[in-house]
Amino acid sequence: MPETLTRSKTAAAEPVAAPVPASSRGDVSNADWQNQFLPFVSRLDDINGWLLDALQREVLSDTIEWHEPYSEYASAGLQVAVLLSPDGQQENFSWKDCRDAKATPLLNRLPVLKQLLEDFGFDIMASRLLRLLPGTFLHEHRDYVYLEQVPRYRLHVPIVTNADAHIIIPGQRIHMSRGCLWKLNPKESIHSACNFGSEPRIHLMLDCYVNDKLEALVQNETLPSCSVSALPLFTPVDKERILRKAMSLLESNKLSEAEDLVLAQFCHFNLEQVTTYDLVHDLFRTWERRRLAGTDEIPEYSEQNWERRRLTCTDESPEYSEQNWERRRLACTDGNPNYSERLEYWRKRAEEVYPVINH
Ligand SMILES: O=C(O)CCC(=O)C(=O)O
Ligand SMILES: [Fe+2]
Repeated sequence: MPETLTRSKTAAAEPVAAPVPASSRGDVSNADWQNQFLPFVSRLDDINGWLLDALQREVLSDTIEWHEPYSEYASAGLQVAVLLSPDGQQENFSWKDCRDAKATPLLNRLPVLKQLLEDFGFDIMASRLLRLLPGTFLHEHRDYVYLEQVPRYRLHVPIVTNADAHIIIPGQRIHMSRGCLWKLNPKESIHSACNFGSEPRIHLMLDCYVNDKLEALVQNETLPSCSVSALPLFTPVDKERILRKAMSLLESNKLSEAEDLVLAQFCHFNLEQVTTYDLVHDLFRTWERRRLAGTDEIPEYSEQNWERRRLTCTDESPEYSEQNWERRRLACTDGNPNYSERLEYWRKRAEEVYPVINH
């Protein structure tokens, strides 16, 4: 396995959205700029305002049972409610090609939503409501990877959103504004979604095979420049700061917080050729090096040496208080957790070339 998995290496199997560095944005014309992103994300149409309000009322007044079936692929708070599934089962979260998706009990009690899905005139493979609780983000990924190789798009209708809810493609964040029908090409571009606002975000999501109706909308797609903003470049200083913070979370046994901190950086920075899986890899490799450096194999850190160094220090200096010595000694011994299984887990996740996320 390579020391680091770069975007270009992992992208070898399939095309990936080329990140546009923030610095070059000013050099391209508006048309060129749009053309770079349109294949991956675009605005297809308007959604009538009163219809959307009625939809929002209907969705918010129903006691929807939300599920979190993809917790391995996101921080806590990615919630799903199925509307159309291959067998109409409410809790069918599997992801497969299907030409005659059936309404779930939830859709059957949401008449405005059901009518909207019919009126769209799309060839819908699956439909769900996706709710992101405040602070939630998805790991960078791709979808549809294991499905039939046929033209299809994922459409989003924001029902409840806020200015800090975004879809991320490498180096760019897109706010899917309310009042529009949006297109995402979730196979061709690595992407993520996040809600860093203070209220839950709810999108209606439709997976559609391309039919004449959808094709016509795609012909006229746009990407309003106000919906897109370039993420700042991830500098070595940022990297150092994030990894240092993640290390200190590991030292406090906060494993998932440490992983989340690193994985969230896809939503905050233009990582260029680096992936968040590389960063997780760096984190655990550094941890492992530290841990091994603390075993008896290295004389400097042997138990005897720690004891000798501890005795030469007094409680007067806070830095060397008993507690600190104990913490530092533990951080350098086998009492410190071995995260090699996490390293292996994330290596596999990265090797899936950004996995199918089944939502
Ligand atoms: O916005 C979301 O909740 C999910 C975004 C995403 O990953 C997708 O649409 O494929
Ligand atoms: Fe996705």
